[in-house]
Amino acid sequence: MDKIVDLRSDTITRPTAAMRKAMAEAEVGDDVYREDPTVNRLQERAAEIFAREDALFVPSGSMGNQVAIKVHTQPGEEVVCEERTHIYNAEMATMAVFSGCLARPVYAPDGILAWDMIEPRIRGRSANRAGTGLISLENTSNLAGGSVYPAEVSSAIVEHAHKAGLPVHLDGARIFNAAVALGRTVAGITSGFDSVMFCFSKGLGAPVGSMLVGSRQFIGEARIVRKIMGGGMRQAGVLAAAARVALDETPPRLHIDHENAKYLAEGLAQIPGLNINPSKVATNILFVDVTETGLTSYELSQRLAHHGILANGVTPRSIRMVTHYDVDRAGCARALEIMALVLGLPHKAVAV
Ligand code: TLP
Repeated sequence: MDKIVDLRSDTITRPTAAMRKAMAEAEVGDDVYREDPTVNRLQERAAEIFAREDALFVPSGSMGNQVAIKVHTQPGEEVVCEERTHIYNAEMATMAVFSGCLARPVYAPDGILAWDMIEPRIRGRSANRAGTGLISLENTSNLAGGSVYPAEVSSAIVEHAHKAGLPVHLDGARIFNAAVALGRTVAGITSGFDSVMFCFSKGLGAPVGSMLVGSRQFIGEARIVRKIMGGGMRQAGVLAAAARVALDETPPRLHIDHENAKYLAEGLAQIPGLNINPSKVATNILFVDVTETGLTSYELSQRLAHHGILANGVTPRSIRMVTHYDVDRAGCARALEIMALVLGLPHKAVAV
């Protein structure tokens, strides 16, 4: 059988040879004592890249987001976020369990909020209403198809929120993808946020780890909350070493993943029964609506898997595909060929 083409997520990448070498050679110490030199250097580098005072290495993106929510809020407050965001849909209701907060989800076209959609949801605390404690944005917006906040839209949200006395957190799991799509630096597109979480283990391709960046005061608090959550990691330099390789080497190649996602989208758009607008595919994530094939996304996904193409049904109607460095153009072409095959269409249906 041909090599498996795994489009389920960019989390599935295996460490490169350079990452494995860096891990084997990493200088380590106890990071809870702040004595791991590899972790310390990675945090300094992240703070420098994002033009922030400080940074904190955390085991996962979910932990980074939830630590930030805990630091920014008080129990009984609301967190305004877009309806499809990860903090609301895929973090196990942790903001309720750990921070005592309620999500106040708002639907936005393409997952991109604007201040006029947020403003009506902001509440002051009163006798019968919880107050808003935090606004959280997600860039790129994963479940809305990897869409990207125009920098002026996210900056305006931050500016208005600050005027209203509210902090703004950014789930920037894929912020390097957003920066590539916008042709901007990550510092440039995230400067006003009170905290930013980004992941080494998504498009950047490291096996484990995420980072919080922010002010010295925020990171000081976040370090304590990370420990409360069980995120003190001791000789974490073995992980930070791989993350450092990812940070240094991957951003310049992310445009290839974006080009491959666009190529896939254009091919899928030509297959009868599938619905996708390739012009909406801005980064490395796409969603294709399969309703008109007469199959559910789960049935189609199973058929694809039988031929070595892995892509998950996220809703009964749509399949998500995510490109990354372990999928090349030939793999994408194969995915299109198999998609046509399992739908019983002649291969020439996909003229890509
Ligand atoms: N996303 C995963 C799944 O959990 C859905 C994926 O395959 O895309 N923020 C965003 C925007 C994310 O997409 C993810 C993971 C996280 C946070 C959480 O990161 P981890 O998995 O490291 O906790």
